[in-house]
Amino acid sequence: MRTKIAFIIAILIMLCGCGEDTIDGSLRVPQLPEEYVEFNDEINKIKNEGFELVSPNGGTNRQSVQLTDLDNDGIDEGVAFFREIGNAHKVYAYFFEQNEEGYGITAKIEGSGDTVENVTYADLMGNGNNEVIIGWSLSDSGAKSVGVYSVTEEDSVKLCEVNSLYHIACDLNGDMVNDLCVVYQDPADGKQKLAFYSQDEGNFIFRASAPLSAKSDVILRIRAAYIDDMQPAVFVEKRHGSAGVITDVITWKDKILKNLTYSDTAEESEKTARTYEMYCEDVDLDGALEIPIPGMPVNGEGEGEIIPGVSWYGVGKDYKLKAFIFRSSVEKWNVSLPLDWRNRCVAVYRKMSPSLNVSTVYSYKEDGTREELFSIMAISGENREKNMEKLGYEKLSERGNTLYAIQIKKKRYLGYDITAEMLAERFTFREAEWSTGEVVF
Ligand SMILES: [Ca+2]
Ligand SMILES: [Ca+2]
Ligand SMILES: [Ca+2]
Repeated sequence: MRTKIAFIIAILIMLCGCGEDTIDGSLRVPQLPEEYVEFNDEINKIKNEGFELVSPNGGTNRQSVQLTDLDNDGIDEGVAFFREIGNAHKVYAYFFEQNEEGYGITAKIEGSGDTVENVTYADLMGNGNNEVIIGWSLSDSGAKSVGVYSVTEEDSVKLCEVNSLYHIACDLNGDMVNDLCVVYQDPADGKQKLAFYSQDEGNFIFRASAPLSAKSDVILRIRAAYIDDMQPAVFVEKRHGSAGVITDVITWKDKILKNLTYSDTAEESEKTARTYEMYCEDVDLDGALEIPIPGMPVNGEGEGEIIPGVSWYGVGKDYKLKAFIFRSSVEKWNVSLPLDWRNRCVAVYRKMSPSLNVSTVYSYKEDGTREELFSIMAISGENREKNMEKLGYEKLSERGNTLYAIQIKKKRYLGYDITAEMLAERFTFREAEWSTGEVVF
């Protein structure tokens, strides 16, 4: 999709007269595929009737003119968004199809708002054709809705149109056909909920809705992913408190839409609440997302920056601790430690010199003091290998101009022998930041 758009943009740039000088000084006009010129002509015709192109505000497909193969016949259809000049209250989506004469208009949809928020294409009916999912908004009231349209050679049919703050197309019921999950505010009680829509024998219907954590309306991320038994789920992550995050995990199983983490009495997924801005990740690379719960901040740790030990929980039959990890946000590594070390140790990061940073893991002792277990050294500079050997550290890994080495305090034991081999197995460079994926805002 993006490549096609980039191609169109490249063509439009070429049409603007950018070219190569030939020997005689005249501009050599590049040869263009005829159909794209014809498509551009069609767009210009609409413009000449008093319309201007408008772009979607957000989402991944933000161009005012897009090419996409809606009916999967290998030939792209055209989509363009227009507003009548002088009439800010209406917005339109035009659809074009290639025919013998070039491109012709097949359908025109009047938006249920005055602004295009986003547009995505997904097969929601399971017939091999992509439906068009358009988020609309009204600039006066801020009201948002989502419309699902089936656009064919002859016509467009509106399959549904509902109030929506956010939506995501994903296969939640596992029937290999995309469904639509919509976050909306229920006018009956003012609360945010997630509604689930899916196809049923040619109809696109509302199935059920489930509550979302109610104490904040600020949605930070939405993602379709798997939980522990490879059950599809939607993860909704909201602001909690002033800077924290809370996660709702919604599944459709046995024809029931359920927020698995939600507590009716607390009116939120209280066990997932954390005071740090940390998001779900597949931290153990088993294909399912885990929810991060950092340990409580520890006071009096002396000089240096506390690295919180984070417990990562999986959602499935149980809410289960799956990993306990110290992560250096500065050096981008994870060290995953035995699960029963949780709540028993803390890590402190210190900059010792321009070429040496040290992250030390301590265990707590019953009398409240702490005991050093091991340190991960990040050594840079020209003589890093020699310096590491001189200091008696064991090499762990190397990345760029930095050497990572380990120093283990002798005779330290926390249920396990702490060895360089054990730590080398548990040390990884941090995966890329969790991306927003298919989220549509
Ligand atoms: Ca097509
Ligand atoms: Ca489905
Ligand atoms: Ca995982």
